[in-house]
Amino acid sequence: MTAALPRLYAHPFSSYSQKALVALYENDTPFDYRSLEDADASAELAAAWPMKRFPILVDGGHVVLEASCVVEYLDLHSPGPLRLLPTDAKAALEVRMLDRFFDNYVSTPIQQVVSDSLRHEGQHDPLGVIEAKAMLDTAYAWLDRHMANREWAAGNAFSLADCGAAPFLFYADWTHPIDPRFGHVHAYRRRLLARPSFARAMDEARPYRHCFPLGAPDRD
Ligand SMILES: N[C@@H](CCC(=O)N[C@@H](CS)C(=O)NCC(=O)O)C(=O)O
Repeated sequence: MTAALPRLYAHPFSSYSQKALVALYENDTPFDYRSLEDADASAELAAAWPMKRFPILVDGGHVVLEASCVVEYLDLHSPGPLRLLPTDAKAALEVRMLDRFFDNYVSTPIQQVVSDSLRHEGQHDPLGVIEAKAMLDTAYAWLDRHMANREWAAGNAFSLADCGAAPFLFYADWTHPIDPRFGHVHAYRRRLLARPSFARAMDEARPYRHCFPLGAPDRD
């Protein structure tokens, strides 16, 4: 009897889902894609995780929450040729630090701007949007210096940090365009978009572009 595959509850258009998908595609890891387009999959997600945030990974009796932990779990339990967390603890710390940077200072302000656009009249938070865009500008400026002499976000190899950077910088430029003076950020974004794992995730998300609340630009 063959063991059941780990089940990923995710949606193709969701940035955090793409973070996990990039990790899976990097190593061609077999998994059962429970797309949240399917009502049954949504009900299973709600039963497994009352926050209903995604992605989550369900592997046998384990429910793994949080995209970064999904990637770390896969790296431990289904390792492929590309290790997304270096085995060296100090190198792994740098990867986790950059992963936190992309979650907290790129993805979070994107979500703030996008969520505000979905609010009803009279419930908007214009100051929150200004502050979120200012945070993105600060993140772009810091990242531009950080990426000046490197190919990937941490160390010399593609890692967990790049798995998140790909979707977050993709949507960041749609949400609050990255100033052309941040050439290193633009070059890094282009490298991420050309990476086959993310190109695949991006292609799977194309049919949903009309769902982008701020209006998707006619470009990647
Ligand atoms: N901290 C979570 C964030 C996940 C998250 O916010 N996912 C979004 C989709 S990209 C979501 O679940 N949105 C639905 C909601 O907020 O109810 C993680 O790292 O996985």
